[in-house]
Amino acid sequence: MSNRLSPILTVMVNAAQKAGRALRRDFGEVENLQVLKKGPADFVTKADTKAEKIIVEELQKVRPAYGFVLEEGGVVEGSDISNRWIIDPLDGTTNFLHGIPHFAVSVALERDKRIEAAVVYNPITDDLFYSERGQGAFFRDSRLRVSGRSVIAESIFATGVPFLGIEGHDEFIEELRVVMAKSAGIRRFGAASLDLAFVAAGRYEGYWERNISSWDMAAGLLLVKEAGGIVTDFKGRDRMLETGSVIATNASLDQDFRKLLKKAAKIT
Ligand code: LIP
Repeated sequence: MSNRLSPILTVMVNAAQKAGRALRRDFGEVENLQVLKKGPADFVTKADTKAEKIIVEELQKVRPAYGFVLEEGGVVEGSDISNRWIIDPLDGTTNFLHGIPHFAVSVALERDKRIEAAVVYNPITDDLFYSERGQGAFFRDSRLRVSGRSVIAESIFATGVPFLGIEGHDEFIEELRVVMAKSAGIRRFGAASLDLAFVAAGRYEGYWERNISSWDMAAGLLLVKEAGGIVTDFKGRDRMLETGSVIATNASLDQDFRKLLKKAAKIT
């Protein structure tokens, strides 16, 4: 673990890694359960809930008054109304369920409606991304910077594809159409927290997705901002957590990428 970690980040990283160890064990089991007709759905729900319980217990030990926004457990009010944790114990559940090793634990601390600290941890690769507001974003021990590319034609973008039960299919198809025509490529890996972490790390130049939850993105949003990126909702506002929509990229591409997505909106 990095010696740059503040006390609060140390607690968050420990909680994420402890939950990550449990998920890693359960993921091994999921791979065995794939052969069942029904698949490992119930088992995965239990793994998810168990990971969430581990994180909540670890955080409560050190900050008993803070509230929670949990993917599984919903909103839990704390006696401290300024601080709350926003947690996705298993971001990329569908990947996990299908034995695809791309998922993460995402833990964010929100203070007075602003994300203050963030951890995104992939327990399979042991990739640890973290940040504290004003202190930069890090991957293991290295400082993160968003990509320096400034031309859409040389850039790759990640996204999330809506599926059964999620709205916006037509809208998405149009976005895909305009972005694939102008960019160097599109990726869909299935975990928003890691998509944002990858933008922060300059692995791809941008990411966009609609209809995701606050726990999918809270930690990743801070990573992008602290790595020098720009992240807003589809209307250019700092209201991603409320609207569930995100556009993340670097300062050089931001206007062009936004224009491109707007072009799609006009087609639909
Ligand atoms: C997932 C997101 C992903 C999105 C999936 C899903 P979950 O979160 O991280 O970006 O495309 O539909 O919402 O459900 O695995 O925590």
